[in-house]
Amino acid sequence: MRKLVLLGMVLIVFIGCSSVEKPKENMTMKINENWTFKQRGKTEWLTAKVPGDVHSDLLRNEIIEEPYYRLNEHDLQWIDKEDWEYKTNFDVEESLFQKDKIEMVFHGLDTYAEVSLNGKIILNCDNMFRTWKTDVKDHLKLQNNELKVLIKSAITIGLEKLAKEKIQYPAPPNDLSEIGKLGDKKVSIFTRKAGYHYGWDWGPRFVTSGIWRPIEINAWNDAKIEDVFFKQINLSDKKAEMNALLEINADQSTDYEIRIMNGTEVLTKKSIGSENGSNNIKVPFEIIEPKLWWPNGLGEQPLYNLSAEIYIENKRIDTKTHKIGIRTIEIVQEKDKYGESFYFKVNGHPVFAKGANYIPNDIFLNEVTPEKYEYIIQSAVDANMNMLRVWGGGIYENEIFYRLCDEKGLMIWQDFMFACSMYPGDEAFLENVKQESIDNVKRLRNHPSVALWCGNNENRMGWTWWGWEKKMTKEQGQEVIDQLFGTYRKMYHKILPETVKKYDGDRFYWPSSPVSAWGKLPNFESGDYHYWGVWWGKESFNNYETVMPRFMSEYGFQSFPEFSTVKKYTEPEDYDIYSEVMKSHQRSSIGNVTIEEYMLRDYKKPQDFESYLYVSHVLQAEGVGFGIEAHRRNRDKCMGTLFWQLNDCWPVASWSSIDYYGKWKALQYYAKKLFKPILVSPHKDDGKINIHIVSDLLENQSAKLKLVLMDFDGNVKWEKIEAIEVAANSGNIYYSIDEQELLKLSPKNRSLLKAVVELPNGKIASENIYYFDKPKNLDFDDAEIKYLIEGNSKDFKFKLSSEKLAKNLYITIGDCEGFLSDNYFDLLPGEEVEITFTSDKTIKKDNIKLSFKMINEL
Ligand code: BMA
Repeated sequence: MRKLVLLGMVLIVFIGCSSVEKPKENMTMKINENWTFKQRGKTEWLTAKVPGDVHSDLLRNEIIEEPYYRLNEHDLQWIDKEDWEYKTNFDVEESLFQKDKIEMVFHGLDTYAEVSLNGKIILNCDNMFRTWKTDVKDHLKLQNNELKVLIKSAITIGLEKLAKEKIQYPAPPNDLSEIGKLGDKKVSIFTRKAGYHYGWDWGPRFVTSGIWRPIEINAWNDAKIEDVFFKQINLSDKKAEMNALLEINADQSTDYEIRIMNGTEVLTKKSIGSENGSNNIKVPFEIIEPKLWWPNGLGEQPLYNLSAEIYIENKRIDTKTHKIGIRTIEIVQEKDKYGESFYFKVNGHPVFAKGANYIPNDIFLNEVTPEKYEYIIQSAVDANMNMLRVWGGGIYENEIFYRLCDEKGLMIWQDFMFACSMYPGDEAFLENVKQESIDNVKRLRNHPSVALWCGNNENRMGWTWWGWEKKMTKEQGQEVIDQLFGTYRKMYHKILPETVKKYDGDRFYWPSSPVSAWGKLPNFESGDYHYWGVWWGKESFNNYETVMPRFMSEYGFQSFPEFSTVKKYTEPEDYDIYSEVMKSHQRSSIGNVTIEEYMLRDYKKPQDFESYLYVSHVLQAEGVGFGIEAHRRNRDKCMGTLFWQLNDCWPVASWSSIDYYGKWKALQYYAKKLFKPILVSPHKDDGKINIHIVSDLLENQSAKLKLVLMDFDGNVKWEKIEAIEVAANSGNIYYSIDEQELLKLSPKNRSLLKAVVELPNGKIASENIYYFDKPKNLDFDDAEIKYLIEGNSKDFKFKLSSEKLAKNLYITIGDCEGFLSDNYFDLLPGEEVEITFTSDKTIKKDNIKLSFKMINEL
């Protein structure tokens, strides 16, 4: 047993460059092994994973059942009312132990944590989003150190704070206190912890606790680079003028040299004499003929591997490296014919923002593997997105998220983590907020993907529109209102923008999303906007055409997850959208009824559960897709469309386009087509069908516009081919035709108009299909799908055809897990479509059986 423990201790990973020959080099040691945990007051210590969380550790130890299965969530609410203890034992290397300075760094503790080392309390923490550092030189031993982290219940502490509070805060609508068995006691606002952990209208309620980011020891003798910011100052074709802004912690007044490196190339050197303590040092340098970083779809994402290094007596003692991108990003707010613009300009080029809102990928944050991050970000890129909004009720994401966005060209609209609430304004709380903002701005500012900082999600909107101000004035008086709104102003108009200014500099700060809901009426003349008339207001999808803000940062519509996902959290007896289990995996107060109401407006009622799920996907894709097209067509006014929401944090009916298990819903396939650099969008206006073509490209593009009117049997009734020049970065009408003229040639309920933009090399830049009536009024035939399968092992091609139109053909492949290059598409009569299927597992070709669903069958 003792041997095992020793082995574990040896396994504690050493990184950095420790060696006997270079005793001066700084050292880092991770403390992620040998952890155990227990409920406070109990005696048995169980194995734990660090970083991790209590719920996941309980699950791994088989103390609780799978939290997402059926109604289990409701039985697991006791966990957040308890305190939990984590501990580990570790040795340190002699060379580390001998360093003059030794500090312990906690990159993320969730949330109220008391840390002790060898029986001495070394730290008290109260903010999940902060990095905590403490000097441990005097408490550390060479062998058998005991590190303990006591995590107190955020609920117990929240309840204590609530009891003492004189003001009654507006109830945060998404704090699901009833599920938490707290009645109407909503305590989320008192704790600096991810808002969605308390529940949301797409999330479960699991108020997690634990050590959620790594713990490490840093040890050094003379000096240490605490931080470096590679700040871009000026940019021309010839050079990027940069400053390396270093924060150096010196142990004594020392002379040393700083080198700024690009990979192995020395860009500049500077000799410095540092004073004892913290030193801010600026080292100017240049990157000659810089290659520019572009958003996805507009160019490459070259990254420079820059390091700052310190040398003493020609010996390197510390290094900090960041991959940076050279680009300019501005937000242009200029007076124009509509009011005031709001758009992103990258490298001098106006960029239409295409993308989605992003939430954390799991409630249990360490269950999100690097592969999952890669998959989600790659899915956004594959769907031709160029922007994600990291929404304010989740977390400031992990390094890997931003690194992937840097590498793949996704711009990030970065909210600070405040959402749908008003917060306490006492000094300690505000100081905590300030330190949180400093930690995170410093952590993220080297990433080229971060395009904008935003103070909060919908807090200002709640104040004015949801009626918080009015209700509270009536119930609690003007003084309380002044106090509360005073805190609002301090947080989002002083503390956060001051942090951005001081620690980042030029990156744009936007106080709240949306800003255009600040007044008594919605404002479509300036700022960004969240449009929820569709869904919450039950307004028609057609309103996406008329509600046209300057930048649409949220809008959306729900669907169920796909059947294979539903099967993972249900039993066959739950296969009814109104069963207890399906209702519990639906968190919008108006959820399933609203899906049904919209569905019946356009579709015949599906007759079975599986078809119901399928039609909900098509409905969502058609509705949100209608919005995407409308926003892009109106790009002279509206320069961004970010639908709500890309992903899920558990298996649930939600607004997501990709479900918890990574399944692309129809909306993600639609987005891929509708976000292409060139979009053809036929649209009816005053009896005319106008063929709009929108381009995001930097250059004009010659192409062919092909229009085909056909019936559902494939008979071509009319055709038009025109050579066109698609103007760069624009949206225009390229062809117009009277709808009635077309309908003289073919019946309204059995015809479609296909519009294609074809490039000179024969490739299709964009294709879109226009129907003359709602799906429920169309006269479909039964379509028999013929298919051929090619390939083997993990990569297959399916060649599909049908003599009759198959609308929104949905392909499933039994229990074979894998990815289809397209799905939910219209298979036109007489056309052969080839799609690919890739699987992680080897599959025998003969075992592949395709099944189909289509709107024809309703
Ligand atoms: C938006 C978001 C979330 C919410 C979503 C759906 O306004 O900011 O708060 O989940 O609507 O209701």
